[in-house]
Amino acid sequence: MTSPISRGFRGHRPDAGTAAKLPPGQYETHDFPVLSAGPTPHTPLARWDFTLGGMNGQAAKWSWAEFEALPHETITRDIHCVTKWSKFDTVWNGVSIDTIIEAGAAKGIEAAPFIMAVCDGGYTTNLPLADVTGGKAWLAAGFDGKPLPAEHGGPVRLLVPHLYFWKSAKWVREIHFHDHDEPGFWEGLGYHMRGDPWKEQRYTGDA
Ligand SMILES: Nc1nc2c(c(=O)[nH]1)N[C@H]1C(S)=C(S)[C@@H](COP(=O)(O)O)O[C@H]1N2
Ligand SMILES: [Mo]
Repeated sequence: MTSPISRGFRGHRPDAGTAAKLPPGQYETHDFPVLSAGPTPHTPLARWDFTLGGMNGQAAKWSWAEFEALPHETITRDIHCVTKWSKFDTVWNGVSIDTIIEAGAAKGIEAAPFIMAVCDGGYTTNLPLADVTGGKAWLAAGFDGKPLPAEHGGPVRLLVPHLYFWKSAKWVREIHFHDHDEPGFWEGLGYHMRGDPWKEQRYTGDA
């Protein structure tokens, strides 16, 4: 017999399988909410490029065509927003940060222990190098088999699914290496410097 209680009516109470995938304080959504601190930029691909910046002012750049020529991979991951929604099994396509760092090294850009991602529109977010290397982060240009929609960060966003989603900077245009950790946009406004959802690192002062 079909349960008279619809999925929607159960609200936020997860079943056991879902609960295991949910970090503390999160609930599952099937929507894909849009969260942007400002207007959506629309940089034409002909003017789009990506910059990897070294510590001594050196920079390597990729045009859209050069970026597209880099090896891409398909990634399926759960994502977790600090506003408490989680979305399971999202499917992305993009270039791993390992690949871009390797390509940058070939152009003379040496890695350093921290990075800052800088976006069209001025949004920034900081990350330890260890959180974006070893197959943990990507420059994502595809979502669900299609080009990434502008409202979700297209043409290219950072994807760091193991940290709260504010680290996944939309419309990313630059990554700069730093020898020390500096707060980005939300981190400067009281959000955690690292943002591990499994440790519930939401705000400054969380363990
Ligand atoms: N450039 C930029 N990137 C951003 C943001 C933003 O405001 N600007 N918001 C962040 C936050 S708080 C979240 S939760 C996710 C939301 O991504 P979505 O709109 O694709 O769901 O993007 C992150 N990346
Ligand atoms: Mo967010």
